[in-house]
Amino acid sequence: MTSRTRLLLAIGLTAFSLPALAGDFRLGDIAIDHAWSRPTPPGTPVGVGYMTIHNHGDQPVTLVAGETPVAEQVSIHETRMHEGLMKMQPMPEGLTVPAGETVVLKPHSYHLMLERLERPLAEGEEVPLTLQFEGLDAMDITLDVRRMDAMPAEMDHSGH
Ligand SMILES: [Cu+2]
Repeated sequence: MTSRTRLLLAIGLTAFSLPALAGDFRLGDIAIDHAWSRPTPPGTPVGVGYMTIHNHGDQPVTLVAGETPVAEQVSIHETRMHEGLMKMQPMPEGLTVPAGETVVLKPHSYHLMLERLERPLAEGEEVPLTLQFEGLDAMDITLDVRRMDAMPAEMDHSGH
């Protein structure tokens, strides 16, 4: 074993032995972390929902719906490059996380849309969100509202 391999192994073991972070959520074999949203300027009709979904089970799970008190409707979208343009489209079948895999909802990729916001989302607040995976109990999580200055301005919601 080279020292580099040993180092990588040590880093890997450390990562796996870290305790669950506050703000993580679990439902059976499903674990969700890095659940976050962005502040919205007054008058903005939509907000976003991002998170990392781990499926530790041996069956696929499918996120089919969501609900939040801050918006009239939650939908599941994906953003793809289409002829050089970012386009987003709803996922009527839901978002499937294969057995043993992880799917990340993030800018310019899969995301939740919080449509027809009741009020602006403020930096620092926690937005309650109930997720529904097909055939499972409802799962309550919260989205931490924060800025992501490293990200370019959102271009993929201009169609809303
Ligand atoms: Cu969208």
